[in-house]
Amino acid sequence: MRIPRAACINDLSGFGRCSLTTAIAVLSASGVQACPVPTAVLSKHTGFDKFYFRDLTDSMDPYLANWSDLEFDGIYSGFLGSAKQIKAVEKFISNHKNGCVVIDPVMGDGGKLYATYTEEMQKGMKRLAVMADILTPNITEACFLTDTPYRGEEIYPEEAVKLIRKTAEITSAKIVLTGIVKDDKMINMTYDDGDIRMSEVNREKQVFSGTGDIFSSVVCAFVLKGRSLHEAVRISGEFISQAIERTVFLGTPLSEGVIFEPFLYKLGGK
Ligand code: PXL
Repeated sequence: MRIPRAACINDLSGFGRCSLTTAIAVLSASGVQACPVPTAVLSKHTGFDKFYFRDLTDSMDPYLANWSDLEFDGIYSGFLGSAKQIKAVEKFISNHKNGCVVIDPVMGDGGKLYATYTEEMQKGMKRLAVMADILTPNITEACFLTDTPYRGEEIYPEEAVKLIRKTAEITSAKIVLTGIVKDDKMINMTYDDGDIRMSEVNREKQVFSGTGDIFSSVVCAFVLKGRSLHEAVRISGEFISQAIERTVFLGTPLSEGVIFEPFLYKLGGK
């Protein structure tokens, strides 16, 4: 069997279970070759009070140029720290037309953009969304991508349908709208060539860092393994649900992310 290969463009945060740390673990455990493209190196993610940070934007073009002889089944990007990084990803995608492009448009949460997100980056992310085959925005990100007013996470399914359809107007990508809150459940909605489906999992009140990264990584891995988007989203939701349940039980700090390591073995096989 051929192992699917994915270029994973994200930062490397040494502590806190997010970005490349989770992407490499999840893709590898799922049987997908993860080829990291580090956009920055951090000792801990930015949710901690203090962290060492080194930006790697200038290394991205030569790093990716060296991969011009390689083919990728998937190109998967997450958190990007500057407009220049977004441009480097656009260029790489343009030069690798065959891979399935999974864009997690990490821009913000709770109705707000991250502090680092400039207007130029918003425009860049809209361009990247157009290039995606699979786009995984949360509600905040879908609102920013479509210039829609944010009305919270607890929106009616009909409203979520409207938002996902509006997102589908700016890209031909399949879309996963994540984090729709409904009582004690969390709904992830998929849009696949006009077919809209919902996938429901149990929700905990606490918000852990890195869950978005784990979610998109599992979706990316299973789509590259040939599963339908809806199936990949269901598997991803179940995986995170288990990890969150274990984390809540053990009571570790929210900033340390979710304890997903004991469940990685479940991602193996087909
Ligand atoms: O999980 C998203 C993420 C990615 N990368 C860095 C972060 C965060 C969230 O805090 O700090 C560096």
